Amino acid sequence: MNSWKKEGIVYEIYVQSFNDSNNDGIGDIRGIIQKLDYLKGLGVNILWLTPIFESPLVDNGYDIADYRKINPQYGTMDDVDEMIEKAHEKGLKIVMDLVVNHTSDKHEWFEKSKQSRDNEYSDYYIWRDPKEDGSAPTNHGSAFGGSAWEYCPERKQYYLHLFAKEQPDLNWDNEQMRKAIYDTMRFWTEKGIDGFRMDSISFISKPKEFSDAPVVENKEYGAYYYGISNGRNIHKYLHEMYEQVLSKYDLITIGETPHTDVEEGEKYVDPSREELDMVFQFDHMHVDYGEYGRYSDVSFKLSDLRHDLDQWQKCLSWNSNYLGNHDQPRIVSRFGDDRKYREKSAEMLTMLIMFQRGTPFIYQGDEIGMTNVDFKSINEMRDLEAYNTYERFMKLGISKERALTMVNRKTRDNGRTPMQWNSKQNAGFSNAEPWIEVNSNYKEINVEKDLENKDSIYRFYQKAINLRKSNEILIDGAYALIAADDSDIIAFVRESGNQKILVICSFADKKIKFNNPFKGKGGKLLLSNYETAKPELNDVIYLQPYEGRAYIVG
Ligand code: TEU
Ligand code: CA
Repeated sequence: MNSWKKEGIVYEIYVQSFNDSNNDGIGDIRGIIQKLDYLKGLGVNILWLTPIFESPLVDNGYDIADYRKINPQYGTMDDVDEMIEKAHEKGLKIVMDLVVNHTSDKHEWFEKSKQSRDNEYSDYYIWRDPKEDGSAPTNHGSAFGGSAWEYCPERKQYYLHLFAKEQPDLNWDNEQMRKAIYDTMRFWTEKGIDGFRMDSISFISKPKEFSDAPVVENKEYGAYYYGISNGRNIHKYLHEMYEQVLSKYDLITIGETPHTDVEEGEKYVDPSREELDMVFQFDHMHVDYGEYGRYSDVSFKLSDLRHDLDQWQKCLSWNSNYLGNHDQPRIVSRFGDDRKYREKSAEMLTMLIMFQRGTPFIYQGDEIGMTNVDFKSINEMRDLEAYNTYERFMKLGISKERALTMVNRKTRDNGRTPMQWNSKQNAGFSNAEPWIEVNSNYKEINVEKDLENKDSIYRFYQKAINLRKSNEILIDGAYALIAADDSDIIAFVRESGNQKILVICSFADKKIKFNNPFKGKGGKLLLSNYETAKPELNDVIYLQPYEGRAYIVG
């Protein structure tokens, strides 16, 4: 992998919630252009934008109707060209979201495909005959709720949609379709973008014959990914994509691979196989699943988080290190403490992301410790998944109160509220009413405040980012977990040549003791989120609540 990819720090921009330049309540491309200096100042050097293409926005743009057109609510193609140029002038790379597991049902391909069984596009999607009784071909549920099959009267067949019914799944076994996708990728690459984040890529290769999935307790349908995740031709198609497109340019590629284990994960990123540079794994996103799956009132166990992260650190040639994104709750609320120790825990968490081995990913707003929202009712939420889940909970007879608690904790809307720039109207995001309400804590938590304070979370992120960028051991050094059984700590060592860096992250809300495994060797403090941390490394270390420390050992 090229050095810029290994040294890169990625910042994810959720475009509609980042910055609104024309005051219509929706973030846009020119809004990003206005903030490029802010991003450069933070120290990140790769920007990943969520989809900005033509879309009816059933799933906030992950339902694309035209891969080569910009959704007018975000701006124009000229704006995009200008953004790419200005970003490059500032040394920032641009990564686009490539959503090719499915399109929107308003995409021209689907509109044609659904018309008949024998036109040029008939085979571009996954069509199957009904069962004899007219019901859906299998019991697969969609990720967002309901069946994964939708009946189409024109063809008298069902089509598959792993996500919303307005997101029909593409048929990757169709060569002409694959070529059309590769053409689109070339189109964007010729425009100068620097890489792709590939949405739901582990789902693109479907089985020839679908079969029913086992149905577990509290579920009406079988799992949406059953027999689908990491399907039979997945690696063949990604290698083909590599040969036809990726190998011809200097691009960074990040595959989103839900329901993938480490062995399968390594296949995507093993450089000799020529597929992708890195993947987003999901094991650690499952640590707080409950009896109804993702939406739960269960808290994570540190031992599970540590185990899952460690597995991927140990087994993959290269990782992408993330704790949150636009599909997840806020990291400080989920893995830290968003009240008393908000600042300290947000800082400790970034040390974990920055100093493990792999490319670090920051989600917008995490650099100022933005928190989950206390939605007072389901009507304040915007995500279709939240609505569908709430409805499912009502059907299951769960109390309204508990249903709201579970959806509140996990709704994707937690991470989607507008970026909090300052304490003025709508947090400085827009003069108009935003598409989703601003978190009510914006007067305390905002960029302006953090920029004025030398001890802020933002300033700490800058320090951690600079260390990550300038330190060969942190970039490419080997990784090894230590203190694997500690009840409060994730600690590990990075090593290169005869140099070591010891990283200790405390998840305790009290003061705790830690025995230095490198007794008597001495060491020098590289970073801590507490001023009380001593510059030398002692044999016994006392950590403050949510303290993170890094030492050079020896
Ligand atoms: O997500 C794919 C995915 O499987 C999950 O992260 C998903 O959001 C989760 O299971 C929901 O609980 C990607 C995008 O990141 C997401 O925003 C899209 O909604 C989805 O694909 C469909 O394109
Ligand atoms: Ca706008």
